[in-house]
Amino acid sequence: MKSLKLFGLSAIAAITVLTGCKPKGTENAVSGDAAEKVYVAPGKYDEFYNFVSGGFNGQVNVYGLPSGRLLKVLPVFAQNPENGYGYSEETKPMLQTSHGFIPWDDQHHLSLSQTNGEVDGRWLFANANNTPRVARLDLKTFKTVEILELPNSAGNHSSPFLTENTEYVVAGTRFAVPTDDKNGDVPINTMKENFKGVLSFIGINKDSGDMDLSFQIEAPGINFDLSHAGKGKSTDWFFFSCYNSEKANTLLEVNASQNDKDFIMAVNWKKAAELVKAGKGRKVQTEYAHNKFDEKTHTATSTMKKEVTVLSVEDMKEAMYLIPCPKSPHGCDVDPTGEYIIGSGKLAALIPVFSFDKIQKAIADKAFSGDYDGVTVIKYEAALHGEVQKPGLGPLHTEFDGKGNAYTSMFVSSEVVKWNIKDLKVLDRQPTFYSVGHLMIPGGDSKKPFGKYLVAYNKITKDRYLPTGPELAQSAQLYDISGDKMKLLLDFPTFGEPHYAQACPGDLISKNQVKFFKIAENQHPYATKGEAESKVVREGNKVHVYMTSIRSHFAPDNIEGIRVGDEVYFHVTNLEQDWDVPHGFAIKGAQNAELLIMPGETCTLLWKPLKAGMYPMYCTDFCSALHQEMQGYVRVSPAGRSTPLIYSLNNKKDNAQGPVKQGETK
Ligand code: RUQ
Ligand code: CUA
Repeated sequence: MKSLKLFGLSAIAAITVLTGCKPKGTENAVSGDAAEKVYVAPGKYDEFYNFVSGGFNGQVNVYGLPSGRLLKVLPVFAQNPENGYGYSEETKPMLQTSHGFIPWDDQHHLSLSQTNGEVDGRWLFANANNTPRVARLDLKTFKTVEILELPNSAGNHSSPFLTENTEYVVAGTRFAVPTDDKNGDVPINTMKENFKGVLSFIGINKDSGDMDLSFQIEAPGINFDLSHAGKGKSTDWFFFSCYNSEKANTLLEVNASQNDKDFIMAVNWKKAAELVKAGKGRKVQTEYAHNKFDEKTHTATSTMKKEVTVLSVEDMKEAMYLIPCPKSPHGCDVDPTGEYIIGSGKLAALIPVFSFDKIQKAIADKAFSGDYDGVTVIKYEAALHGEVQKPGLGPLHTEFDGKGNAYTSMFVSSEVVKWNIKDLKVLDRQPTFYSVGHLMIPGGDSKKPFGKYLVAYNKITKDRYLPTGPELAQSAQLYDISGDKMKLLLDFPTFGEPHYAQACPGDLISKNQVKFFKIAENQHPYATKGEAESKVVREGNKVHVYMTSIRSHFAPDNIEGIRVGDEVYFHVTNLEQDWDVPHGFAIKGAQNAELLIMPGETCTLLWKPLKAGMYPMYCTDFCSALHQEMQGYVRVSPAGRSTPLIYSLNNKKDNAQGPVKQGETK
């Protein structure tokens, strides 16, 4: 969405008279009882979880609403030094792709799983924009448990959006590219012939949540921007916004803004799935990683998949249509009834609202205006419910309150506009500070919005906080939408750049929380289930340390006989069985982040000492009054020296903890 900043300042300025981003009369915009409405007393919980995309920090951030308090940063697509995600041996496979280990991404959109179109609090899906991937987080543990790479795609922006019963997570490619089985080594200016826009349908296992790339659709080489599934009567359909129908491969800000209208693409995913079942589609040979975290072994594995079924435009003849939509549409949102589909043309001076019934009638009556690369185009007027006139400038995204109202973010005019879905009248507008991108109402893209609040996620902070150098935190703003007029309640800074977000009532998720992992159920191959089992085992130059942690010591805590050139694997099992007693583990000179080990869990840190010497190790998480005593030493000898491998706790030779020389039985 960075590009929009540019266009906010260039292209739009050319077509509209702009006086700058800052609306007038903003200083007094906060109502008198705002403080009371956002105050969550010490010890009290917020009413809603708010999951906010981290943008270019690659993570997902969890806030409480209405307080705006940051509760946690959840590592998803980027390594996280705070808890060793992507650094520990167990979690490194989560970031594997067909391009190797990718420790970063650009995380834009989130979807909470749904049952019957209502948020069910089970899983959270997240997209990676840069190296196309979709992640699933399990909300019992708030951990990233699965990441699936998407072949034939580039710029996984139109993602991850869910069907009403979480049958599929859907992802459309932003960049048209040659498919993986075609030679991608072609001149860029052959885009029109060679590039395709691929839509991915990832099947979700009802019980486990496991993902599987069920099929893809090879659509014309336009850019898919955003999407949403139908609901209720439109439940079989998926709607995608597309821009660059010009198929420009350079200077898109001009060349992709030529056509008066781009498109919303309507895809009947139920029919597509039936076609695949009936054997349609070609098998495309490719490579994509499927990474899964096992809750029993606390370990991720990465598998390279080789094939995907791809349906063609021809296959989809009766199940895929284009609807003209003014002008470079961005957001594509479906109201709670499933009847209205809203396309937000970034350059349009109105908001078109399409009717599902009319679309169906247009298909039945063949009210078509031609085709685009073989896809039938429905007549604009035949699909249109109506247009919201003069809504503001630069409409981007729309959410719903479940009471017949829609709320659209206006990037250029920096405001949220409330309008009635049926009669399309603008009811209210409130300024944002500044340049709002996404907005979010809890459950606001589901069949049953929870309403009450609206959060605007803004691209520019300017003068809202104490300055922190040239880079300011981006910003969210909370509005009360319970009355006729929206009321600004609160500003809070965000982590990374926020795009889409989701929210749901706290108890929907909190009631299912895992508080610790049962040590008896720990199936990690290097788990140490009691201090008596702790040991150090050398296999050539690999040394495995089976270590335990409990308040307030490691076992063993003295190790000698490590040599330069060794690869030392510290497999630390946290023996605690109390809630919220993690231990940390760090050792001097480790080219790695710490481990943060939850109760009952085993985590592994790989350490390759480069110099002989004495190396302290310690617990990094303040776990008890004697946390600072939770430390030990590892002696490293030069390569080739035959220092015997010994380890101990409390210098005891006569008990099970050692020191036991390698090969001795305890
Ligand atoms: S897109 S506002 Cu991914 Cu709108 Cu960010
Ligand atoms: Cu364990 Cu500090």
